[in-house]
Order: sequence, then C-alpha cells, then structure tokens
Amino acid sequence: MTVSPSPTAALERLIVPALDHIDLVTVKLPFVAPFGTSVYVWTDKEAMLMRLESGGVTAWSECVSDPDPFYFYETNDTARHIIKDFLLPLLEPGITLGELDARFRRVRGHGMAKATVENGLLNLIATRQGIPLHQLLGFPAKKIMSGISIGLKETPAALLAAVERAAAAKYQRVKMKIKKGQDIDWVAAVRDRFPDIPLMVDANGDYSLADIDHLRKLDAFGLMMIEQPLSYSDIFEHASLQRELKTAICLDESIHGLADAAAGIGLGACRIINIKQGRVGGLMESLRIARYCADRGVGVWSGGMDETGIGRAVNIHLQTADGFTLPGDTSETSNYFDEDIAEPPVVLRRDGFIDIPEGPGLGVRVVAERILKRAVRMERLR
Ligand code: OSB
Ligand code: MG
Repeated sequence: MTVSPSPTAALERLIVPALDHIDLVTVKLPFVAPFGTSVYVWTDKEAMLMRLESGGVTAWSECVSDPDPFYFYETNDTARHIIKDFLLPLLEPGITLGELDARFRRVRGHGMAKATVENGLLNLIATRQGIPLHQLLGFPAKKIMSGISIGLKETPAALLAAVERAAAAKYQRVKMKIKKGQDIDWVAAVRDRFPDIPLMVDANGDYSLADIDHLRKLDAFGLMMIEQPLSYSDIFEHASLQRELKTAICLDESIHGLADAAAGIGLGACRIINIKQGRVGGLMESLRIARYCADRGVGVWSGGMDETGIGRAVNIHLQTADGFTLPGDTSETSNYFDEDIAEPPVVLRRDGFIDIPEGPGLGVRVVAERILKRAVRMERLR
C-alpha cells in the first residue's frame, strides 16, 4: 500500500476572504417525474442555496439536504440553524481554510451544513483567482463519466423504458432503485433485455441480515455493486453480508467522513464507496476519502442528491480528483428539471462523457430571474 501525501495541504493554506454579504435562498424546482426510493418519493427539489459576495465577486453553493430527514438526518432547516448559529460565527476573514476546518470539527456531524459554507468559499476563492474549481482542488480538466439513477417505477415496462432511454443516451452505468418486494424480478427484467449494460442497484437501507438468502439472488445478475442494502446507520452487519455475497457492496448512507470509510474498508463491509461531498462534510473531506480509498485499491464514485446546476457542477469538478475511478450519479439536467436555475445545463456528449463547464469557479452562471421565480424563502445573514 502506498500512503500518499495529504491531498488537502494546499487547500488548507488558502485564506478565508472578507465577505460583504451572505444570503440563503431556498428554491423549489419541480422534477420532470417523481423520484421514488425505498424511503420516500420526491416530486420536487427544495434546495437551500448560499450566496457569498466579496469585493464585487459573487459565488453560490448548494446545501444538498432535503426539507425532510428521510434520506439523511440533516434537513434544510437544521442546516440553516447550524450555519447561522454555529458555523458562520467561526468564519473569520484572514484565517486559513485549515483553521476553519479545525473549528468546524467542534460541531459534531452536520456535514451538509459545513459543506455549504466550504463549497461557497472554495468557489469564491477560485472565482477571485480566475481559475476553475477543479484547478484550485489541484486537478487538471478531464472528461467526466456519466451515470444515471433510475427511481422506483410503477411498472416493469416503465422501468425498461427508462433504461432504454439511458442506454440510448450512452450513460456509462445505470443504477436502479430497489426495495423489498420490488427487486429480483425487476432486476431480472432489466438484465434480460440489457445483458451487457453496466448495472447496479440501490436499496437505501431497506433490508436486514434476515434477508441474506434473498439478497444472494442478486449475485446472478453481474451487477457492478449493491448500494446500501442494510440500515442507513450500519457498517458492521454489512461486513457479514459482504462475506456472503459475490457482488461488491457500496456504502452510501453509512459514510459520514473519512473515519467511517476507514471502518467500512477495515471491516470488509464494502468494496466501493459512494462519496457525496455534502454528506461527508465537503470537498476537502471528499478528497481525503478518495485518496485513502485509492491507496487501498477501493473504488469511489461521486453520488448525487438531485442537485440543481450549482451542486451538480460541484460534483463534476470533484470527479477530476484521483480515485474517482467509477461512474457516479452525474446525469443530464433534463433528467431532473425542465428549467434549472443555472446555465449551461449538463448534457452528455455523444460518447457518454460530460464536459466540465468552462470558466472561473464552478463555470456555471446562476440566472437571477429563475432564482426569483423559484425562490420560496430568502434570508440575508450578513
Ligand atoms: O441514495 O443515492 C441515493 C437521491 C436522493 C437521495 C439519495 C439518493 C439519490 C439518488 C439520486 O440516487 C442521485 C442523483 O441522480 O443525483
Ligand atoms: Mg444511495
């Protein structure tokens, strides 16, 4: 095993700029179709956005929480509370991002809230330097792999139609949601029709160890991985399950930071990790996990939270980092929204890859009129 130097050393030396204004703007965007999972069906994305203004430069970030705690314990309201009452008071111009990171560690958990502030600062610093975010993170531009997450459908025909569209668009892998009672037969139907498509399933924690014989049936389908089959809070039982399965387990919900990734790998609970930058507390922690996994031959990919164009761009830039060897949940804007709040939309190239949006910072432009049209709450914090 190689142990690489810290992937965040240079970022930790960056200086927090003075901020003239900090705003939180919550927008509500209807999904083109309901997104069904074993835990909830979402019909729109209610995203809390942060806007930082510093010396005439504006930078946006997106809190990836939902209004509800059905996927993760944080909600838009808990994130607002933590940001306002605990994180922003620690934000002092002139300190380093390393010092800010150390201060944020006193606040236990609430990674999505922390990531919102951190993402905003990194976007602001990159924008002020006139460089794209991926370059600030220390990685050259490259074409980004695509992947789609298909929600639970009403009928197998609807599922097959969605997979058909994904295959035609050249998505590099297809993830389908499963739940108890809507799993083996549905996967079999997809596999039957698409014998070669890179396919995986995501259970969002719907099963228990009592289902081990049932879950073993998934081994027949040549899946890339099974994402979070057992409880959202478990690592230990996933290790028991992984020993019984041929298919790799990927942990999503259980991974809140580097320590959880180390536990998952050390216990043999997973062979792949889904890094959602918000869930693990930001881009710096994501880079640490990606490096830790790469040093141990464990694949990682960038998970999605049905983000608007702001959060989607963050995920795209992150995937330039070493270690992101697997296609993630990065799909076209049109998969979620008729009209996003940022331009340009994410589209797949003809080869199924995605281009990094060009320009300083995130490379996407937030359209003010669309923010106003979609805003359900605005609060000036500073
Ligand atoms: O489990 O990965 C998940 C969306 C919301 C909450 C949890 C999950 C998801 C997705 C969609 O699977 C990912 C995306 O397309 O952004
Ligand atoms: Mg998942």
